[in-house]
Amino acid sequence: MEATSTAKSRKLVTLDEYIIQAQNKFPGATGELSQLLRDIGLAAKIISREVNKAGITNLLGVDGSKNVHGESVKRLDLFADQQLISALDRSMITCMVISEENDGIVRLNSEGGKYIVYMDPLDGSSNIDVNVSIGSIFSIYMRQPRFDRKLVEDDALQPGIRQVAAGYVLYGSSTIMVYTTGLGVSSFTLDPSIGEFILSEDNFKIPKEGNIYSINEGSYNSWAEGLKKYIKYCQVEDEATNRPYTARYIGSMVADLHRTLIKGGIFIYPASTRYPNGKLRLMYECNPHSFIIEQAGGMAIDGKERIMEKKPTSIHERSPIYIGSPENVKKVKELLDQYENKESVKEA
Ligand code: AFP
Repeated sequence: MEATSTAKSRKLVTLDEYIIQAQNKFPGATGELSQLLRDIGLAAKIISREVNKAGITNLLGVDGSKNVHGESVKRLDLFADQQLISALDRSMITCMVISEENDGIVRLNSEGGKYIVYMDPLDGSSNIDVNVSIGSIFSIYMRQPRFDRKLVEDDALQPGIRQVAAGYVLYGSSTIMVYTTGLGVSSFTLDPSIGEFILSEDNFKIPKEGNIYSINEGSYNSWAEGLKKYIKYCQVEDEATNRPYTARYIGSMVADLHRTLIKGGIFIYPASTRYPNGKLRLMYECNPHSFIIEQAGGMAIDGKERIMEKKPTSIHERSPIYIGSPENVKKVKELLDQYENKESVKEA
């Protein structure tokens, strides 16, 4: 009885309906950004289907080539890249795409298109072979109004605060799409039986403080002192502050970030000897996740400054990142300021 009345009162809202309802709140909106988000949603469904059957259809494994960063390219990476680019090209709204899989900018057919899209088509791809969650990340900017000349890479070098929308799709035990247009964070779960993303959470908020820390501790020896002190702080037993914290590290940023968004805590990818500027990409890993986490009430810094205020100098540049619940990020910043912001990263 109870279950029936709950089901009746709970109206299912699809991603497309939600996007259109959100657009209707802005009478002057052209609908182009809405279309772009729907295009990404469609590509995500196709990628999700292939991810789920990758083992059977032989899309798993390395295709033999290397991407622009010298990393082995998996076939699913290429598939996801192609799906997203052709979805974005179809509606003639996007003029340029920058993808982890392509060295330079990719000019689309619509030279006059209003939007520039950064993406990591399949983040965490080294996890594909072992059936661990992976994801697609996107970050959307308006093209600056200079239509008098050919598009160049510089047009895409805008700080994260200029993002008009950003999001990710997590291919996990279910497929989830999370995005923001700067008015809070919403999440949608793919119902494979009807092929629709269904609204699961509106106006997501991250806990102010969490007891999970997430970092690859293998490079501990090359971290700067303040970070080492913070991780030791997380491990100290103190009932009053709910310590020791729990360590969780998946190795797919989207999955680690999604957990951080829901449960709180902190995700860190710092500078190390191996990666002096951090490993993660500013434009298609750090900025979009920072936009989402900030919209949910969290914080994201590179150790010194706010990630979204960093001025990019190249489309594939890397950045260290400390991101998550505000209290956790403030605490690590306090220790970084006390120690390593006064000294450089230690050699291993
Ligand atoms: P891959 O796409 O090569 O698997 O890299 C994933 C990633 O860019 C990011 O999603 C992870 O958080 C991070 O790298 C993991 O890096 P480590 O293996 O160095 O911890």
